[in-house]
Amino acid sequence: MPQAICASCDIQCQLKVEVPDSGLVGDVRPKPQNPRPLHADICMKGVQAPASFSHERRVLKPLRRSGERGAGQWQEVSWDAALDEIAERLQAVVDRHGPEAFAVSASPAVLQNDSGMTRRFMNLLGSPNFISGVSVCMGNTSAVNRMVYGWFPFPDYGNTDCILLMGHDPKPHSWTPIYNSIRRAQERGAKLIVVDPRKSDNAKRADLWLPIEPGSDAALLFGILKVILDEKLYDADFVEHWTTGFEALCQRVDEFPLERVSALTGLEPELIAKAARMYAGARAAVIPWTPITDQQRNSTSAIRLHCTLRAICGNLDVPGGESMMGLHPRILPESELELHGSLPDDKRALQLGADQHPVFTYRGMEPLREPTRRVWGHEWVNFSHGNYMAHPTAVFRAMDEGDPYPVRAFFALANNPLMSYPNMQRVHRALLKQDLFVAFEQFRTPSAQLADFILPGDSWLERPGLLDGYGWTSIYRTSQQVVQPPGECRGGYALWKGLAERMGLGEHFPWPSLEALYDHRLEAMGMTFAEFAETHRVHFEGFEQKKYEATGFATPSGKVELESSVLADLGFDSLPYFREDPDPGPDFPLKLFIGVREDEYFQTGHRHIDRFRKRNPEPKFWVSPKDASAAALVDGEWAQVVTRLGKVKALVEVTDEMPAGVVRVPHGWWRPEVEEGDGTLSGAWELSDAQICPDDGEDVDLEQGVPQFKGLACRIEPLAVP
Ligand SMILES: Nc1nc2c(c(=O)[nH]1)N[C@H]1C(S)=C(S)[C@@H](COP(=O)(O)OP(=O)(O)OC[C@H]3O[C@@H](n4cnc5c(=O)[nH]c(N)nc54)[C@H](O)[C@@H]3O)O[C@H]1N2
Ligand SMILES: Nc1nc2c(c(=O)[nH]1)N[C@H]1C(S)=C(S)[C@@H](COP(=O)(O)OP(=O)(O)OC[C@H]3O[C@@H](n4cnc5c(=O)[nH]c(N)nc54)[C@H](O)[C@@H]3O)O[C@H]1N2
Ligand code: SF4
Ligand SMILES: [Mo]
Repeated sequence: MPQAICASCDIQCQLKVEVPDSGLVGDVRPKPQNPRPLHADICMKGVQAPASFSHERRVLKPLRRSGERGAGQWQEVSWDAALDEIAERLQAVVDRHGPEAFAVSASPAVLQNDSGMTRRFMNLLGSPNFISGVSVCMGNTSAVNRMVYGWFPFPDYGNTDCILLMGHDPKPHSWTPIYNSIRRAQERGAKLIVVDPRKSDNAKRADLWLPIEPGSDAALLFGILKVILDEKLYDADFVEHWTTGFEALCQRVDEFPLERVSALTGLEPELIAKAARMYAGARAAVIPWTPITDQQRNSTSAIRLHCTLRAICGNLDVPGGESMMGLHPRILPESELELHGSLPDDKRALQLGADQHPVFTYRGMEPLREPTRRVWGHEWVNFSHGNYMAHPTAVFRAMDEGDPYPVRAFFALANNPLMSYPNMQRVHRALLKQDLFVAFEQFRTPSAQLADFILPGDSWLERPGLLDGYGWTSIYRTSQQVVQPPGECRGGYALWKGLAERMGLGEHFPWPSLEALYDHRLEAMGMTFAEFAETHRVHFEGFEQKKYEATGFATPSGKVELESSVLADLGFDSLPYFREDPDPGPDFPLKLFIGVREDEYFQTGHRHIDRFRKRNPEPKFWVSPKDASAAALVDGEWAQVVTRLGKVKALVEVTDEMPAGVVRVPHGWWRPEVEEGDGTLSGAWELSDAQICPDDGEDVDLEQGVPQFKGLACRIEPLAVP
């Protein structure tokens, strides 16, 4: 029975797939099947994947726009005709404005199977302007982790004694394997600390719950550090030998007595102290990566403080702590295939946004090149495809205003950019102004509805996969192709190879197929991909803990930089800090957070699946009874949330689980079944959270320009007519 890795979300469950005689995919199941494990690593989206991929709305042939942009009129064309015209139009943009006028936004769904070919094509063409939704997810965390200790460590759930979840709330149908890992750890007796404004699923099961004010995580982390430093609960030996800037850090932390932290976070001092003692007192503890602190005005500081805690409490590279795995020694890594070294320096210097928010750009990562080569053997390690990125706002501004230079050709690969960045209004203007906009998609998303071409993408059941956990671990997993792609659906490699051949870059894409490319990557293993996949569902080697004792850390100083030389050289505060929110004024008395993942949907996807829509038909704001009554809201009726940028609509759900003063806004809603095109964009203009979040100025993080999805000021008001 074939085994495949599910890409219906981004956590990569390994599933067994049953193929009935008809040749169609019949069923997907957890592995192993029998006996059924107590905690099965599969969720309803994995189970429904075959239904999703055989849905009548799936795009099966290349579509070329035949009317005005966004008019919803399409003509079916062959791949050859589409690629001929795309190559010609892209070349015209490059000839007129330079290769930097070409930008690509891509998400992990497609990148995880293209072996670095997207960046390879861009680097060879000469464009540094790659962006991704991971800029508000793992991309930004990984870049900050590298600045502190040169790698992005992975939690050892199997052996840990304490888990500190900073808002992160894995559920049975949200990142199932992580949910299961946390449950297994608790069953072994590990302690669980949850920081979350509402009593989330994990908060209900926690040893300690800290009901924090949205957006104030960095302040809480200062409070936790204050207790740990005052009570000397840290690993003094590690601090002495392996860190820089400890004294300066202590002084900064002293600016955060618990009374101040309490005022900033709404948490009782004693609760903060308890959490600090529980974390630091554990034999080994983990702070799993969390997107919650990726989406705040103080993100960079919050992430640096996680790193600081891990390091000074002695949790790096110990059993039950967080492991720095490095790269697999015998499998060619994706970042090597991306050919970042081929992008000329003058083009790298043109990367948009690097002047203002440099952390994950080439400029920010430059000081780590040499140390990364020294410790990990490769200069250009790219975690989660989110390092060496341009800044999204700067790219959309260049597309919209031509400032500082024009961007006129844009590809969205497995990504719904209108809805997956802040400031949908800006992204919308930007997309409308392109000479060439290509969407590589499975469905006609609101973004794809504005494209010149929609190219039909294959799915994870229809292609082979060689996956390294987003470059995060040295563990490789294999995915076997289960069925042929329907219609004319193809993978990302075919797209780039086809364009490269038409644009004089064909020699750099010599492999006839994705599988042949995998064969190339596996040469040092002495196996073809087919043999490797038959032999190894999972493979890793070369991982040794505390490698740093021999090599130092992959930072400029070779140590854990509690005080960052990289950030100091970039002109930022070398220490973490906390910026309080500006006064929003009387119009915006509440704070919102965007999120709480819904079981049925992955991000903006899956809204076409009838079963899921029956189970969860409409987007919902969650509000406390107190706020509902103050705003005259009625449970089950429509309302709108308004911020200084825009407004979004959803049904009201009044719930005791929400603290007073806070509104939950759901992410990613649109209605594939309603009218397409540049009018309502299938409901996206009513329902998409992307239109309420500002993407610049006071509302974003300084070092990375991360938008404030948590803690943004807003008001909520009833809507008379839905
Ligand atoms: N406003 C706002 N923006 C956000 C967030 C938010 O909460 N609010 N969350 C952020 C986070 S945490 C993340 S991870 C990112 C996610 O950003 P994205 O990964 O861009 O998110 P999705 O909405 O899942 O869009 C994926 C698209 O790819 C298509 N697709 C799926 N699989 C394949 C495939 O195999 N091939 C092809 N060709 N297409 C495929 C789907 O149809 C879907 O339209 O968004 C971030 N952006
Ligand atoms: N079913 C399903 N599963 C998914 C996804 C999906 O779209 N659907 N998306 C996947 C992706 S890409 C990601 S990144 C993850 C995200 O998954 P999670 O990290 O679990 O994120 P959310 O579910 O959005 O929110 C988690 C918790 O954060 C709390 N919270 C809100 N604001 C704050 C704050 O300011 N501070 C703190 N400490 N807590 C806060 C919320 O109350 C909520 O309980 O989910 C993954 N899993
Ligand atoms: S959690 Fe669900 S959607 Fe995500 S990889 Fe696993 S089965 Fe697929
Ligand atoms: Mo994410």
